[in-house]
Amino acid sequence: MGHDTSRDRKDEQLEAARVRDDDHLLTTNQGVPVDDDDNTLRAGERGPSLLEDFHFREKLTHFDHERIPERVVHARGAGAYGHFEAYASCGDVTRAHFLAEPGRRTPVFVRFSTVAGSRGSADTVRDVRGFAVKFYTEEGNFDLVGNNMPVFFIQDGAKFPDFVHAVKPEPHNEIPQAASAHDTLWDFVRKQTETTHMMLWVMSDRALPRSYRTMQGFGVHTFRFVDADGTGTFVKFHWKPRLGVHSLVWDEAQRLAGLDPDFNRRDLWEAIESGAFPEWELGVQLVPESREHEFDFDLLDATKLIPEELVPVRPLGRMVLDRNPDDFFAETEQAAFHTAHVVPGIDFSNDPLLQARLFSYLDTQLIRLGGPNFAQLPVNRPLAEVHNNQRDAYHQSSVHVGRTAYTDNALAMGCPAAAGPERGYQHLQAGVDGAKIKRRSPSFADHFTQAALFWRSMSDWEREHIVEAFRFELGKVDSVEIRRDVVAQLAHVDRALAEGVADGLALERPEAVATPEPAPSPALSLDALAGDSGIATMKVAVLAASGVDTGTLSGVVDALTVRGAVCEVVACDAGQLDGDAPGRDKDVVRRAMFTVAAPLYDAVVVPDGDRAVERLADDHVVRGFVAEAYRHGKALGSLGLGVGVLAASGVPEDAPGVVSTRDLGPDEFAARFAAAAARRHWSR
Ligand code: HDD
Repeated sequence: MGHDTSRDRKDEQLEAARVRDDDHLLTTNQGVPVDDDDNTLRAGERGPSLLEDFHFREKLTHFDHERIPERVVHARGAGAYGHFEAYASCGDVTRAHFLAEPGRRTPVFVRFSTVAGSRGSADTVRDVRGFAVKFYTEEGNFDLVGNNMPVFFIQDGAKFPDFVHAVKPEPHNEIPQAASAHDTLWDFVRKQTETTHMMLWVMSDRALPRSYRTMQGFGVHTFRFVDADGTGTFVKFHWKPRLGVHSLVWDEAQRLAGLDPDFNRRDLWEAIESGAFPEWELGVQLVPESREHEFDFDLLDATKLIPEELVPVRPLGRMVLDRNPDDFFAETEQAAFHTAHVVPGIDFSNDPLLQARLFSYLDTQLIRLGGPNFAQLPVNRPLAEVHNNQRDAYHQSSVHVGRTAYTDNALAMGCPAAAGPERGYQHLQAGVDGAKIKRRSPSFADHFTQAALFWRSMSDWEREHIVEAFRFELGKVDSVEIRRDVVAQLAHVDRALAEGVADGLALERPEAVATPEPAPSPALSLDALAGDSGIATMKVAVLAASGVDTGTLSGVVDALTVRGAVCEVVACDAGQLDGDAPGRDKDVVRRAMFTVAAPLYDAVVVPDGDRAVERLADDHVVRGFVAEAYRHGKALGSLGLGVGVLAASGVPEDAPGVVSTRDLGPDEFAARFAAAAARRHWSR
């Protein structure tokens, strides 16, 4: 009976679909309409399946082959489309067409990623973040394949497989996933002291971005700009987020890995869907070739940065991301970035890490995307026309016409012809000399001065978080010898740092050694980078229960929304609120408390209403929620009796970042609260 009914219903649906639009009919890959997608062809209703069921076999075969290898690093990522717009002409330093004219727009695709974790790992792990931008310029694709930190772990690409093998899960048991807190990574670190500077970055809150929208990005290496006359200038690329740079704290990041493993991916997606388009400014540090040797580090060493105080960042334009991909696999997963995808006007330096990358990215796409035709995939296809004699191979989807697939030819009038130096990409004619040699340049030998520069540029709370991170990571390392060696390594950076870590691990404090004392670079501290966009796009939990004063609730939600915040009413129970005053109470509850937790929000507000406040203050889950937000330095606010919930949760009314009012209206409250929410409050 049930069987007949559902079949009848299906027939009706099919008929309706047929009437609506023939295009919506299910077909095989050969375009043959399929009559039934739920049952295999059988010999009798209870009999064996038949091999001739070509539709079933095609469906299952396709499914069986759905996976491609994930990226060997940066497997977990999220992407979006947008555009880059140049501020002014950069013709004085580069002939790059996309930077040649104010207002010139270039479409982009960006993929953000973590490095160590597998494709299904959590977003909020401690790790570097990838920040890869593909510019679809009129002169071909330019990929700026950067990270959210300006330096790297190693100096020479020959060490890259070693580094990655050390940081990835250990090979015998594939533990731990997406985590650097294990013996092999720290064994590598103690043996390769060039990692010291980067490890300080990775132990800082930079490794825990609040959002992809609030990360800086860096090209890391020294590249070259080349102008129309063929003059080269060394260049370092910087992305600065319009919302300022904001990070999570470790405890929060760990909780989020369970609460919402898609935390960063979801944030990017939702921001774009809601029209809050993420934005960055692209800037460059420029060093004329004549000044190459003026620094106390080597410009070719990717473990070094150029302090902005020495070479300021010149803004070039802004990038806006305004469209989510339609198909994660087709676009984000199949996006193929490559450091050698450059356009006329952009060239390389001799940085040995960069030189290795120039080989690795093409090589990796060949296996991951199954051959050399990956540039034909929609996300990788340049807007500029492609003409060459490369033919055939797996996944060839172009139909090339004509009989000549070679240059130089006369049969096709010599086409396609080389563009020549005026229009074609011309490598900078930089001089080289020297013997073939496998040796690191002595100018790469200093592994500690810039680590000290970073440490000395941090504020007190940043230093505390770094020490805690080292304690956590090394605390998870089983080998006491490794712990000791890393602490001894840190002693070369700063005594207080090494002692702080040693004390936390109950290790003997290391022997005093001379430490470098470079001048700090204030531009490196998160304190200098919070920006001035206040509460814009931040997520605020508005705690409510039945009996809430719906006047203050609606008032405060409206006033914060006007300032750009994203408010979610979180109630003790699912369902509707029964308010104390007529208002919009019936439709505002967004989340029940048992489905969320404080780390999912940037700030917390408790509106007025005595019955609601009593209910909230009585609920230990609510009190835990408020206390956790307080512990993570977030802004907390209350209106009227709402302060009772804060008090019951142990939040002092006069603590920094706490805005409680009994007499301010929602608008005045929102203005003060927005200012408090602009940054975390670590002095509590
Ligand atoms: Fe790499 C992926 C960034 C050093 C080899 N890398 C990859 C991605 C980013 C970076 C953002 C992901 C791109 C995407 O979203 O698809 N990598 C960096 C930075 C480095 C760096 C900023 C140092 C400054 N990488 C580096 C070295 C090598 C590689 C030294 C090899 C010699 N990287 C790869 C790779 C990946 C990759 C194996 C994996 C997947 C891919 O390329 O497409 O080729």
